[in-house]
Amino acid sequence: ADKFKEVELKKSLIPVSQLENSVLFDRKCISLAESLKNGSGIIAEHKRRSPSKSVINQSLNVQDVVKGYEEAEVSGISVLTDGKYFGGSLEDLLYARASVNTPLLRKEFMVDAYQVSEAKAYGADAILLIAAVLSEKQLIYLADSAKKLGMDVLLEIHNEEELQKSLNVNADMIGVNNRNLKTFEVSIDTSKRLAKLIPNEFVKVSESGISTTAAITDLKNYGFEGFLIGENFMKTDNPGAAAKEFIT
Ligand code: IGP
Repeated sequence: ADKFKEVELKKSLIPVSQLENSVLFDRKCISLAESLKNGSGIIAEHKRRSPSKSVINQSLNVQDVVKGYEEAEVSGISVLTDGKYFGGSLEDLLYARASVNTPLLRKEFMVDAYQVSEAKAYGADAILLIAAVLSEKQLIYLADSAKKLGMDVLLEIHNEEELQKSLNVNADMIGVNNRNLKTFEVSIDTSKRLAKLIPNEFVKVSESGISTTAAITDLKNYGFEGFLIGENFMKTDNPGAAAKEFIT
């Protein structure tokens, strides 16, 4: 987590007023939380590389990937916009928006309300907030900023302590990240352990390390309605087809 804390906000030169005047800023968002409840529950991720696995897939273009995901009828699509660790960009988000109507999550280390406005201007329907790197005050402020712009909030936790500081945040979904950010070890048991502690007003999402439909069936029994899957789809030549196998 300390590694991620070092990530500095590189403020774009675009003034907020200009973001607010962009065409997409007035677009009405589609609720990711509602979409999860009404469909497969799968949030498929566009991820080129990661700190834990280096290269995952550098050869596909983002438009083709997200169109494949939409065809597979995923409930949402996560687009990494972090460049340093994941090789993503805001441009990826914009291309994704131009290609699909499926709810889009901006996957980023959000630390400033400027990034929330950016998310909206580049076509996101939802943002991610990571409890491990934000104070309760920051979580509340950033979630409120997103809700004001009509976006949903996915609040990510790893443990009981992070859940505690998330309870007063205006989030729609709580995501349990099965990947330990310090060791990169993945355990679905983290989701199972925390499930019963998460109040029912939040849609429960399980994130990372999901690679079988059996794991999804198992997690559903613990009350999870969302399943964030990246690597397992992205490591193939056809992520959309891989996602489809999970849905039909
Ligand atoms: C996807 P996986 O193991 O299916 O590729 O994981 C997603 O959960 C993971 O990319 C992720 C992530 C994050 C990435 C979860 N939380 C925060 C960057 C930042």
